[in-house]
Amino acid sequence: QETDQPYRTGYHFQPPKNWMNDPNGPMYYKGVYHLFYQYNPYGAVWGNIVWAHSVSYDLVNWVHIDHAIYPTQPSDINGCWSGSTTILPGEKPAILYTGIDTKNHQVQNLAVPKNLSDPLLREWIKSPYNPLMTPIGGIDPDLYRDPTTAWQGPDKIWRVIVGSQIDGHGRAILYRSKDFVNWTRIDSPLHSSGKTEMWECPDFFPVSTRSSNGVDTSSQDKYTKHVLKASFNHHDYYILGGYKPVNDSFSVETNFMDSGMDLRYDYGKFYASKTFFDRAMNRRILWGWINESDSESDDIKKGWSGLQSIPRTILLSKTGKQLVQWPIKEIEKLRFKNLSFHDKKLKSGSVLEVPGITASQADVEVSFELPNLEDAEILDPSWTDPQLLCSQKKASVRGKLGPFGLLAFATKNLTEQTAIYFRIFRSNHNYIVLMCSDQSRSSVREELDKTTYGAFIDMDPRHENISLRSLIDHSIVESFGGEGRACITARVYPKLAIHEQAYLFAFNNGTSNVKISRLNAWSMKNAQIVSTKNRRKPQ
Ligand code: DQQ
Repeated sequence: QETDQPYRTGYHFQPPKNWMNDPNGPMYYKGVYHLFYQYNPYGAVWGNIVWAHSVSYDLVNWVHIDHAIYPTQPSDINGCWSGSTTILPGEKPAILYTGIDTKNHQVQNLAVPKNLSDPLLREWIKSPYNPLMTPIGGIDPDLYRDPTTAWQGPDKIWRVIVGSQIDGHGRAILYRSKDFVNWTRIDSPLHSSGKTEMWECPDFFPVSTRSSNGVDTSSQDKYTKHVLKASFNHHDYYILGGYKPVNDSFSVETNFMDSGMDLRYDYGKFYASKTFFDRAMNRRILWGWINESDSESDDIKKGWSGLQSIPRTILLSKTGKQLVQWPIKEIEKLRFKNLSFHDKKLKSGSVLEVPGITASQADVEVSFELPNLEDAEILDPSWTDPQLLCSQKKASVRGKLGPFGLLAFATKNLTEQTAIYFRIFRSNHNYIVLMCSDQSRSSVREELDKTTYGAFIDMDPRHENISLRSLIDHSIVESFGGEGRACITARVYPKLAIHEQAYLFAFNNGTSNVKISRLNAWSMKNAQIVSTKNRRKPQ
């Protein structure tokens, strides 16, 4: 298995085989975390979509149980697409999801647990009133899906949004309901944008402006701001604003695709994500689908396609202008075999091995101190696109202050390497921090998508060190720059740098020296992600 499957992960969530896409309806319910996801039971390509179901006590170790929702009714006979859970008063979970009906139209359906006393909520029954929402009144039946977790206003009325595109504008169609069954469409959408296409998998939730706790989806007061996320253009974009339930107005601080304010959860691969409020730990958690960068025929050969990100806590940053994300604390219990050092000079042109850990399955935290900030190159005002800048200035392109960072999945001779690094620029009296993930040398294999990713990090290197955390796991690197202010996830398929042949290095390809103020690296144990065999139906 190990040699045949060098790209299967050790601690990222995966089903044993086949195709997986969007995370659906994540929730915490009576001591158990639930994850549902879009799944093809019959193969490694998208199709025949059902809601697969897995449960966990810690968000790290998982048990796959029976599929929760699969086509059975006219309103979902051609597929059970994405949706969300809401926990209704009296501790009653409810799933709203998109069904593909007999006419291949997208409609919104409801399902509830068959037996609330089963802690794993194994069986779900569909509402006899399905579909509850249909594409009428100018809605395109092909562009109408992915209901959010519903929220309740002070008037006790439920609200939910559904993603769509009308007249070429991405749009969040708003519905209200008193009983969760009869839904009325509100004329004006919660929000829409002429600069985007179809909004898939919208998410709408409050974040606290004064504490680092998460906020329940229905909460709202003067200490909350609201986040609207939409999936389009292969990325998950978000905007921040103020929401008023009285008239369901959402006044935005920025807009989607505004120049200079292109806020994304992740600047690499990360799509169709969804958050939930974890009431056990008072935090909001984000899950996202990470797709493959190899070809469909590679996926068929591997027998699987798709990963979920490590669940991330998501918060408003101290500036209030963006969100910050960090891998959930629980993942740290998989750490073992630590290597740690501090105050080490990383001279211009040097490569430093981080030895003694399993570099193909690791967690690394490093922070860089820049003694010679005045060395920073001047930023050309036309360099406004960080991804373009990273792809022009790859890790092999010598700079002044940077590139410096990590080389993951590297062969000893560096033929293969995935570089996650920073470059510092100066513009007038400000410093600009660029974070890049360069996959161009990640594998000697050809015909892989090796796109370079990049993001600017909103930070001032005069006042803080530049930190990077990378979760490395066989074919994925999830990187968190500047304490989670910019995240970049990449998928790579090294041919040589696998298992024991994978090494980890720190590098500095700038002309200026930098200092590693602290580096901590750990091997990561496997998460226990297992299937129940010969399980019995509950009595
Ligand atoms: N995936 C689902 C849709 C959603 C899309 C279908 C996003 O409901 O819009 O598998 O990846």
